[in-house]
Amino acid sequence: MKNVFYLLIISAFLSCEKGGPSPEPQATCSDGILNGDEVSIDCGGSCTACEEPGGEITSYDGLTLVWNDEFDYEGAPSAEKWHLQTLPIFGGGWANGELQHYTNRTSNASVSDGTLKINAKKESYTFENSTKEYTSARLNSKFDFKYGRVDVRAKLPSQQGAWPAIWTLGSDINERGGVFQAEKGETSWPNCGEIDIMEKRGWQNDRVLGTFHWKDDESGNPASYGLDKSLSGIGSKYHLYSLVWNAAVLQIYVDDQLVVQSTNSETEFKKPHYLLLNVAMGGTLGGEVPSSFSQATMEIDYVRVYQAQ
Ligand SMILES: [Ca+2]
Repeated sequence: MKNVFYLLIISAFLSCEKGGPSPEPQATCSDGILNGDEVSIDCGGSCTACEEPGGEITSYDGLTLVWNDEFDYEGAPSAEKWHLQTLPIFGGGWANGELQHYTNRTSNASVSDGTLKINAKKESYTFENSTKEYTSARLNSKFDFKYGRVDVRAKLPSQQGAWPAIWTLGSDINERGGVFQAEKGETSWPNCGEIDIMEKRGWQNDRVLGTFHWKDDESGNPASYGLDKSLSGIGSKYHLYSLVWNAAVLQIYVDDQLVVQSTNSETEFKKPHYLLLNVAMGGTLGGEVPSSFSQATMEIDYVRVYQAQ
């Protein structure tokens, strides 16, 4: 359970006592803000839908925080924690019919005011003799892990044509330009396994998707299972996108509400994965990009990985 929730309620009582006798505040959670009679407390870890970044690190019974980025610095994403993937995996371009180049420039990925901003922009950009009309950023975590809980608190872009994603790939994928190359294996997609903790269609602002991808052993073909879930305030509020992953089950949540789950019966999900954060343009889930498009930003308040210790 979220111990921070109780800490916040206790602190609400304490702050009222300091001010002299007063009725006990009745803390309630309304639209992401915890409100007492005489106090107004930012949502921290207690309410997950909120308009502001920040908050104490949530603790979970039986789990220990093993890796995180709170984005409490300024400038480029931490080079200790993140690899910016810029080499198009197919040479001239990326998968899924995506329209962007990914760059390592701070105009596409930067940290300020407590959050990471991934900016997809309309601009002509040439890389490896391939010219594209959009740029963005794709981050790989330099940390990989097998099993645990991932919490990513993010505010998504709502512009048509933008496809934000918070996801994982098996560390044994030898993807061109990827963080591990052949260091952890030389397999390919979908044999590596992929867990899409959050994806949003570029033409739909009231649903998010969670999906698992693997290789079907009998046919050798890609297999997937995913569901979507309705969610309000996607582009205006932070929501908590989570993965709970162990030897028995994979579960994807938004604001602690289940999006999709699966028993863990495939080898693709019984080995380490790393995290990816990106905003793609167009393609399968981005769809048509209108001529009026100029920029779309995914803001990430934090990325936290917990494991049973
Ligand atoms: Ca933060």
